[in-house]
Amino acid sequence: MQALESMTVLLPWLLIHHLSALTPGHTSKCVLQNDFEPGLMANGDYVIGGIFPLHYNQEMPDLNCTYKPGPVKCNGFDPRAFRWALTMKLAVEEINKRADLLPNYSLGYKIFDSCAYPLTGQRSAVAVLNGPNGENSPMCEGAGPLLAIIGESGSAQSIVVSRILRPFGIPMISYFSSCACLSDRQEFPTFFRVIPSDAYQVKAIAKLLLHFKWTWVGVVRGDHEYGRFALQGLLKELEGTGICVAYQEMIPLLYERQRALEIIRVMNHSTARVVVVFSAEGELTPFLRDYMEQNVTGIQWIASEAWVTASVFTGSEYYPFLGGTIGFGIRQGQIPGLRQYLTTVNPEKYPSNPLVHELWGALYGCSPSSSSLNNHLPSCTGKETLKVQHSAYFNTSSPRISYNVYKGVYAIAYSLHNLIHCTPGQGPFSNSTCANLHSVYPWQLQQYLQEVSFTISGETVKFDMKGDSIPSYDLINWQRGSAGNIEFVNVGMFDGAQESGQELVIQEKAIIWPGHQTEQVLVS
Ligand code: TCR
Repeated sequence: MQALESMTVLLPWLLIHHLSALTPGHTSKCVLQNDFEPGLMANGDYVIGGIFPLHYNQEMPDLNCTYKPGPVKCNGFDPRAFRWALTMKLAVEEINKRADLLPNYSLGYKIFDSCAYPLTGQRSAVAVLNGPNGENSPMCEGAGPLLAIIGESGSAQSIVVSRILRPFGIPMISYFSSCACLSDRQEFPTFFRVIPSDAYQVKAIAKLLLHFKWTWVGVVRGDHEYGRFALQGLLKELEGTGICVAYQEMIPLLYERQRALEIIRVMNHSTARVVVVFSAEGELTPFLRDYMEQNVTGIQWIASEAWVTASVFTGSEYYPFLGGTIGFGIRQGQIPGLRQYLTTVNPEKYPSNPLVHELWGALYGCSPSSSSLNNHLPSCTGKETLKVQHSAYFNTSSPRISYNVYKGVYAIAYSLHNLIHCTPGQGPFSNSTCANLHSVYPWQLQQYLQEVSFTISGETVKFDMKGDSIPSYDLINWQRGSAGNIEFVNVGMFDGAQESGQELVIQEKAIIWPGHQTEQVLVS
């Protein structure tokens, strides 16, 4: 169908440009570019790749080897990830308009869909080995050299993509991969990220428990790497602090009501009233349903980052049980103009773009045209309303992951700017040379990324030697909104830029405690 459908076309293209870092300023003969209106591709003197899970599902490839396998098919359009991709486009366009950042040079971008699936990444790896002759290879002759990638989302995908990019020395900046495992520079030498490693999340939680003198706590986790690493990390952080863990329970991967009821019984019988839960919203949904059925209250939940802003739990029925929950969420930032930008992406403006049609299908449950795209949906009448599950799409007041994408693009732009403005004879390369602007290599940009430091939305962005950025989280408290629903209210932050011991800032007076209390009832 199109390049976006599969990442397989990304790597042949990468390979060409990496091996022959082309002179900037050529006119492009990029075949795919014209098909891409509004284009998740645009040419420029230097090009950044983007990888986003624009679909959340991939059809399993048919392994019947009696005929040629078809292209990768992805379904389940994800408006949230599309918003991340549009934020990358917005950031690049914004930088291209600026007179003070990269003047006289333009940035281009190429955005690909990972379908939220590590296997798609593996296919790409094979495509690299196969060379640039893949059938769908875009062969964008004359396009600027690819210098870096914004991606991937999930840690599992980032691990795969990082292994592919490694031999080519192409740096990548992830906006969502938080696994502590990715901080290993030996294994992932070109990996950077603008989301804090989960290692910091458990540090922050340990500090929170200490702050409130919650010395007797239970831990519940999901049956996955995230839960396993987080629990291990927390136990390590708690060593020698005087905080003891009353019980550790695991919600099984294949949900079992019987097992869940046992866990709930343990929670109920324990004198520990504080429960830290490392889980994703998926397994937590049935667990909380069973929990609420038992009519248990009086628990102080500490939510891990993966569910502390989960919109599925915001209904008013949850408030009696989950009101007062606190936890650390990815820090919010400001992206001026994002809302305005999102409203310009609609089927009227881009009648032939299949992604915009899919977006409409997902947001409004209708098809904006009678074409074959989305033909299982009724035609749009213009009277549809935004589906509740996507109501956050246009809410740009406090982006978290989109803001990470924005920071990532700026990190690349500032690094490239510094590379271009290198003083001859004082450069970072052998014999104090600078990069040759006619053939800039990704590894040269990595050198500058490692050193870059800039301020955005009041926050300093820079990377340590492991590619991690300064960790900062918002402390989020679940309070009652005007309709009885749950609202996520910022009541402090964990700011790794502060001196040790000063990182956690809490506005205690702003916290609403379980049972809709304004004062903390002694919990344990
Ligand atoms: N990074 C995780 C996945 C993940 C997640 C979430 C999943 C994060 N936050 C919230 C569901 C809901 C952070 C990863 O794969 O690295």
